[in-house]
Amino acid sequence: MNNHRSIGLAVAQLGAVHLADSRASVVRRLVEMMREAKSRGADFVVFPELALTTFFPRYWITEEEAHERYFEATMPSEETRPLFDAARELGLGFYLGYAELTEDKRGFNTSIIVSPQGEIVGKYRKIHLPGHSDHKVDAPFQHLEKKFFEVGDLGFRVFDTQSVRFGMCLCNDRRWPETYRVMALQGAEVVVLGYNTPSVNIHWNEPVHLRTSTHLISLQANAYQNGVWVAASAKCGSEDGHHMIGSSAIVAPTGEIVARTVTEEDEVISTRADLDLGAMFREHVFNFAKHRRPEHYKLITERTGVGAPIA
Ligand code: CDT
Repeated sequence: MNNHRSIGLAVAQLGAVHLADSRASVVRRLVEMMREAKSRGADFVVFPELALTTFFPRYWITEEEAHERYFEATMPSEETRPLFDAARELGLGFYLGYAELTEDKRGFNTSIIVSPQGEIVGKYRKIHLPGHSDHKVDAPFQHLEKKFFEVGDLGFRVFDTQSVRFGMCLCNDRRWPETYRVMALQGAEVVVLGYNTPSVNIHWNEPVHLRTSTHLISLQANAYQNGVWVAASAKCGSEDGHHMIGSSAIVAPTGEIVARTVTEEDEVISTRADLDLGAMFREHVFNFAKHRRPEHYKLITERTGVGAPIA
């Protein structure tokens, strides 16, 4: 064993959560995976995006109904408290994605980092919301994130816990290089994220193998180019007939996949993440302070699209 700084990192992929599944039953599955992660030597475990319910943005329902059935007005609640209790009991930190309803009834696609003491030490609200807000009557299902959620208002921040600097994001964010770079510029060492990626693209005819391929490429390229570990957890399998990709993965700062799920069910993968490995990349090829040229990157913050100024 070397003397490198490290953290035991686990990803707990979640198989299908059907409409009929209760929050309590999902929380039981998550707690069981926390125990398995701990038994493998993990210090921190990553759960998926919107982990507590089915991926409801696929259904055309009113905001009020969605709030009532799928959003959390408090965290923890009576139903989610067992996760926080398990964190304390096991001495295990975790990342969890859920639908957040604020006191003034605003909806966000949110994730939190919880310490091994059971305290929420970081919160993120999803910034890159995919999909649409209108009813696509001819589509096989909807992707209504733009209807149910507001664009996150907390930015891409980093959080120090368990002697590691974590960054976090959610699903579609993982495809955008700006997500990781903004966190890496704040010294992120490990980026954690959850996702729900439907196997069918309702917008164009994308072969299913590309859905998995572009997911992995995004994790690998951004891990390498920012010298960070990336741990990504899927909710996957067939939820009431709607299939979503698996391939949850832990990627090293080399860009290599060090662990990847083989099922589309509840499954824990883990590794001991050497944090000094990332530091090496950030000191050399990606020494930001030495080599970046922000004076040539201005368009990144001045434009959203080709030739399009920020509205
Ligand atoms: N949940 C989420 O962000 N899913 C998107 C699907 C994009 S297709 C509308 C993803 O990037 O995986």
